[in-house]
Formats: sequence, structure tokens, C-alpha cells
Amino acid sequence: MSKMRLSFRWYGEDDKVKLEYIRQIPNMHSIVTAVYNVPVGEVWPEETIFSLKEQVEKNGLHFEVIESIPVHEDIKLGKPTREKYIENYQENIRRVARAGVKCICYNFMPVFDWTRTQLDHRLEDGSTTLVYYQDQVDQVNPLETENDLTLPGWDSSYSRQELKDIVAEYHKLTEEDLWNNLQYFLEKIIPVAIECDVKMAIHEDDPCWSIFGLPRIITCEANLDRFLKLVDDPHNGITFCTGSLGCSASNDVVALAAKYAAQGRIHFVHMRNVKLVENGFEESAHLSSCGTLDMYGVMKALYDNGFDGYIRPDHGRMIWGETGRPGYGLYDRALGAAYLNGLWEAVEKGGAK
Ligand SMILES: [Mn+2]
Repeated sequence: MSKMRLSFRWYGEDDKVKLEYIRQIPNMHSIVTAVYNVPVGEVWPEETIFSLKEQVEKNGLHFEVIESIPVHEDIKLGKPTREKYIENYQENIRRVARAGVKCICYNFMPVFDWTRTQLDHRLEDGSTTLVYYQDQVDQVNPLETENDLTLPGWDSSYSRQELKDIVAEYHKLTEEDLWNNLQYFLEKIIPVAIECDVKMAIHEDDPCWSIFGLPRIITCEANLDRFLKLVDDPHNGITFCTGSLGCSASNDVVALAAKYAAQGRIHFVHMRNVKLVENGFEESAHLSSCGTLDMYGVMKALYDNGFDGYIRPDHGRMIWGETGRPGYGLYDRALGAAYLNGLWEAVEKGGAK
């Protein structure tokens, strides 16, 4: 039987969006969170993990999904120092599993993670949203230290020089090298995930194409197929992010949702709509008619193909005067959650006739 466990991302005690608010969203099941005050690559303290669990459970919610345990750049680059970071990663899987976590989201994007050109682009209705315009990205050269252009979302823990150095290291890396480094990582961590019965769920690259000449590989159907075969076990699965895959018109998100759900490899879904424009994309409200993607089609594909995992509304716009972390306010994500509930009820009742 197909099942949707509705979830919501929460950035911990400092998040303006309180657990007390999130629990009031109908049908809310799980909180998606992480330990944020430990440098990438280090082991998460058990007391911090269990304190998160306690806060979440005190609010009647489940602590079952981590987003993310970030992967240290040395692992992606295949440096000798990766051994230590992989051991730490294995230990983090064991630790969160002991706290009841069942699904871990992560990504394998070199340096930049998600990329947008503006975080508060004003839409016609007065709301603000995140946008990506290719011509603006093309004006930025991360190898020029004297030029101050940066993009929002860049990791501010890097100095300009450090960023330049790390980008230069990646320029020596081919896509095949990145595939090899990912395989090496998976062969070490998936056995631990199996032992702990935790589902690993890689997030697609966002956007799903190369930026600044850096390799990006989790981008399309052929590459997702290749990824799943690197370690062919259900514990090696994906976070299906409709917005990340859907920002390329060549990815048919409904067909991909059906295919990978049928294979039992989608453990976590990010539901987000995007509006493709000539020069890139704009994040729209969740409703299908507000953007380019068929959100109903995706939910139906998941339902019809036995999906049984976690779904969260992905980024929301800023509406009703709310301020805070771009993409992660309460109001528009809550509207998204209500919409997902409606879609699921419709496909469930439609499917049961
Ligand atoms: Mn996502």
C-alpha cells in the first residue's frame, strides 16, 4: 500500500518557524532536520542528536529524516584524507540510526550546492521568490579573486581565496573522476546503512547542469540509472526533488517519479514547482498551474507505483509579510503541505474505486 509521510524541514532551535507551529499543519508526520553547529565532515555529538529527537517528539512529531549529513569536499575530490571523513560519515549514520532515523538525504555537488541568482525576486502578486537566470550566472567567475561578484547561497565559510583554490582543484576533476569518487564513497557507506537499516537518499544537483565548468552528475535519467547501479541495493536510493530535476525541460518528472517509485528507490520526495522562463527558472507556488510542473501527475505516479516514504513541501515563496530564511518560511510551505494533502487524498480515493 502506498503511503505518504508528510514532513517539514526545520533548522533547529534558532529557526523562526517553531515546532509548535509546524505540528498544527494537518497530517504532519515528521520533522526533517540536522545538526548544524558541527563543521562538515566531523562526527555529530550524540547528545545533540538526542536533544533534537526529544524536541521533535515532545511536539508529537517523528524524528526520522535527516537533511543533510553533508559530504566533505575531500570525499568528492577523492583525496587521501577522505578515509577519515568517510569513517566519520559511517559513524554519523550509526548515531542517527540509534536515535530512530530511517532516511538520510545528502548530495554530491562540488562546492556550490544549490545555486540561485536572487533570493527575493518580486513576483506580480507581491510575493518574493528564488530565481535562477543563466546570463547572471555566466557573468560570475569564481576564479577571479579581485572581482567581488558572488551569488546568494554560496558557503560564506570559504574566503574568496579558499573558494578559488577549491574550484581550481575541481577543474582538474573529470565527470568520470567524480563518478569514481561517488562509487568509492557508496561502497563504504551503504553497507553501514544496510546494517542500520537506514535509507540513503541522494538529492539531485540543483540546478541539474554544470555551473562554472564544474562537474555535476546527478542530473538526469541516464545518470540516475547509473547511480542506482553503483550499489544496487534499496538502501542506496534517491531524494526525488521535482524542482531540481524539473528545471530542465528534458527531464519528465512524472515519468521519472513513476519509474523510480516502482523500483522502490525513492525514499524521500521534495515537492516544489518551478516556472521555466527563457533564461532560467523561477520558483513558483506549489500548485501545478502556477508553474511548469504537473504536481498532480507526480503524486499520482508515486501513489500508483507503491511509494511509501517521506514527502515534504520544498521551498516556498515569502508571502503575507513574512521574513526569514529564503525558501523556508512557514506560510507558503504550509500552503504547499495543505496542497500535497489534497493531492494525495484525491489520488488515494480515486485509486481505491
Ligand atoms: Mn530539493
